Amino acid sequence: MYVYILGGFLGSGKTTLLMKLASMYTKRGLKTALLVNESGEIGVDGATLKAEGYDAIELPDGCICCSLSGTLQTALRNIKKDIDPEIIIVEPTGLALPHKVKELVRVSMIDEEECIIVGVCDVQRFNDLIKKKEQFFKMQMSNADFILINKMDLAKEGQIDEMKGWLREQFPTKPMQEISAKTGENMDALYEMMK
Ligand SMILES: Nc1nc2c(ncn2[C@@H]2O[C@H](COP(=O)(O)OP(=O)(O)OP(=O)(O)O)[C@@H](O)[C@H]2O)c(=O)[nH]1
Ligand SMILES: [Mg+2]
Repeated sequence: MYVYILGGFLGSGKTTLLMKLASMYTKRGLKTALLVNESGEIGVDGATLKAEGYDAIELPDGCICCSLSGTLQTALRNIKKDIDPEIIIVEPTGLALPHKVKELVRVSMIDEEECIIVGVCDVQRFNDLIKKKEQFFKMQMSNADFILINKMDLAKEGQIDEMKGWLREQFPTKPMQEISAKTGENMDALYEMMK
């Protein structure tokens, strides 16, 4: 079983990506369960995801990396027991620290499983975020196994290269991929990274 944690700031596109990934894995015949911590801008909640035909669990308000850590662990165990999926995708809130979530996943699972942190960032708001919340952004991304530069469909010329340059300086060894969770651009490349 693989557990993917989508780490990234508020509005970076985590829910949009979660929906795309769920559809991608399901189409390829992999049983996928979703665990969402918050209905953000897009307002996707557990009920909506279930209506789309996905196995989804919505956690109540609060942060799964701190106040709701016990709730997250129970939810993970229940998913494993009741659904036993091949893939679990977890969307914490945009303020969560993904490595804390990963630690909770690690201690919650009975069997060995792969737990991967996907860092999601928004190319359009990148400069702004770096100006205002550089330390937090670095902390979120420093624990990611790979980084997605999302919203490539909105990027101005040179913006993706500029952002990649900055990220390479900070994290020289991390794989990176630009995608659009909305249009689906480069999702095939992402699938290759996530297999
Ligand atoms: N153009 C474009 N818009 C995107 C893309 N991905 C997400 N969005 C939009 O960005 C906004 C935020 O996307 P969400 O998927 O809700 O982001 P999130 O990270 O889940 O947000 P929170 O849960 O509130 O932290 C929505 O209006 C999305 O439609 C993308 O690749 N391209
Ligand atoms: Mg969201």
